[in-house]
Amino acid sequence: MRQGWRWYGPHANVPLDAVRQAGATDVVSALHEVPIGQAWTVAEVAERKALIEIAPAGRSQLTWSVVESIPIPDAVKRKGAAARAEIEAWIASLEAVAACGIKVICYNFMPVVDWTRTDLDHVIPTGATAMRFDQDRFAAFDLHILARDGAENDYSAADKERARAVHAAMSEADIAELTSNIASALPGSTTEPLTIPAFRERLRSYAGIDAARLRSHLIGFLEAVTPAAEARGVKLTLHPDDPPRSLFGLPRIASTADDYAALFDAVPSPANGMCYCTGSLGVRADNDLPAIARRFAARIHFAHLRATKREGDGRSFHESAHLEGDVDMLGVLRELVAEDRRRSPGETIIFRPDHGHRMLDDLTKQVSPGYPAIGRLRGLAELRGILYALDAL
Ligand code: CS2
Ligand code: MN
Repeated sequence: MRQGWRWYGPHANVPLDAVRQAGATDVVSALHEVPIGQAWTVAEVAERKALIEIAPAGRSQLTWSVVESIPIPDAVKRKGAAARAEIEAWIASLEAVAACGIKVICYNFMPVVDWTRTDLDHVIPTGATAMRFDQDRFAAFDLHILARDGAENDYSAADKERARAVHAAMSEADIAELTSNIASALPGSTTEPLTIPAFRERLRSYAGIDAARLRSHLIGFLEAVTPAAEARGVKLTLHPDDPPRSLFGLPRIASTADDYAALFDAVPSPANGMCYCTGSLGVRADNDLPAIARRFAARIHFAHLRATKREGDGRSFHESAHLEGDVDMLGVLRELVAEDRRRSPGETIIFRPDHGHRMLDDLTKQVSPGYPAIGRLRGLAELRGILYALDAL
């Protein structure tokens, strides 16, 4: 397996030397500055690739091996294959990436909101901070701040009472912060930041789109794009829903093994692959992570490794240290390493430490939520230790 690191581009607060010092060899990046839906050009991708790969004198060489992500515009999620122009633009981006020799592309298919947290700096017992999803704060937002039509039908009387109390205790500043955490799109998000009125409008535009319909739209998209990917030797890897369940009454269709099986059955192309994100899938107690890795091993080309810890109510969770929490990381890595050994070197699985705690000097620095240098460095170091031991066995 090759060790990767997500890098947010030339203006990122974590520079390429940090990737080298973390011991990673592979860069995971995207043209984050290009608006969602606009086709990437070969010139733009080539320029970014040169920035990553042409090392300054005396520095080790890095390889941009994964694009995470080419965002899928909202119209594709709402209309499927009927969103022809948007799909054509997506294929043009794929072709630009492939023309520059990058063979793994990550994407996701979450409607309206990408990965979602209620708290970006939840203090944990070490004094570091972690990202957290607090179900009661989420419900307070849904019921009282967004005030979504029909939200009251999605919560029990006890849930609603707790959400009411949480909301009643919030100041204006607390409300603004929670709104920004949920609606403003976290780093790397492939959905647009939304104001509350735009959020309501977007939700209305999904009326009538249930899980079966959303799945058929993803299948339509995959049928349209996999021939181009296959022709260029590109693997498309679908990132799981985070959290892996419905939010705001919207369907989510990449949350379980059955979800992925339905997509692989419908579109068997070898280009139809999986980004195996342990922290996202691990939020569900009914997802058996090593079993999922074993079942879809041949489809996994990219892995996000981190752990989450479910809290007492079974719905809230926080991001734990990479080898703690509910994820059986050793079990997962056993499966991924076994698969990697079956492959030729050019097909090796690339992984990155996904997220990290905010700790040490990062506590006083400006950081991208989830992506501080030091917490990810700790995560990668721990994961590398497991790989080192597995290699020796
Ligand atoms: C998140 C997202 O879990 C994650 O990795 O940080 O940025 C995610 O990578 C993208 O939504 C994948 O398309
Ligand atoms: Mn992930």
